[in-house]
Amino acid sequence: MPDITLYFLQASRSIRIAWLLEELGVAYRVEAWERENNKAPADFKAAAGTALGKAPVLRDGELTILESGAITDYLVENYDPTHRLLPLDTAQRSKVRQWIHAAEGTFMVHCLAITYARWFSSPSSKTNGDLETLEKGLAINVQKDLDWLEEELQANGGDWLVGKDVTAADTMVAFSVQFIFARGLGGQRGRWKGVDRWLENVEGREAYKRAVEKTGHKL
Ligand SMILES: N[C@@H](CCC(=O)N[C@@H](CS)C(=O)NCC(=O)O)C(=O)O
Repeated sequence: MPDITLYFLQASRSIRIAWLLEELGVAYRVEAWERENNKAPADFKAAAGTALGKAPVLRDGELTILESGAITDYLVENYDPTHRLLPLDTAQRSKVRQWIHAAEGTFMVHCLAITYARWFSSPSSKTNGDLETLEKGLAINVQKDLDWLEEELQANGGDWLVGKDVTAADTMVAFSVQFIFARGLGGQRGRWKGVDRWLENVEGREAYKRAVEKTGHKL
């Protein structure tokens, strides 16, 4: 029996890992925290036991793993004996890896630039139009990311990002897109129809619903 604990911060990337664990059918405990002033509280940082203090953190026995992409790699390498979430086929495998990296290295980088602009711009930039201009410029990258996602979904038949079933590509990228739409970071539901349909698939999936139920995740 694995001895897995997911350190879960509310409204965060942690949902990627809960969903993946549900897809894998692996037993795990959830330790969940609410944010304080948008940040992880001190007791999360103490429990997670790393100076970074960011979620998710996964503990498997004595092993502690950070970074949702690295946790995803670890879980599929160790708990997916049929290679369902990271297929063995080279073309599919490289596509799944592409999306695992894009979830953080492209989608989150681009949309968080807007979040940080909102958080850290001077009060005057919020009234003199500077923040609005900055947001418009930063939104271009987010929209390109969503155009790309739309195109790839269409090329793959529309249901999932790679192949005919859910993979680690979906479990990683979905949160990035839900976050963009929920916070209005350069894109809204309605403009990318294929992306909307894919998110409906994600949100209707039993394993995803179990993850939400178990963790209390709500964006
Ligand atoms: N690249 C990291 C990002 C981790 C991260 O920034 N997590 C955010 C939540 S989504 C966090 O813990 N924020 C709380 C804080 O900064 O105090 C990953 O993919 O796990």
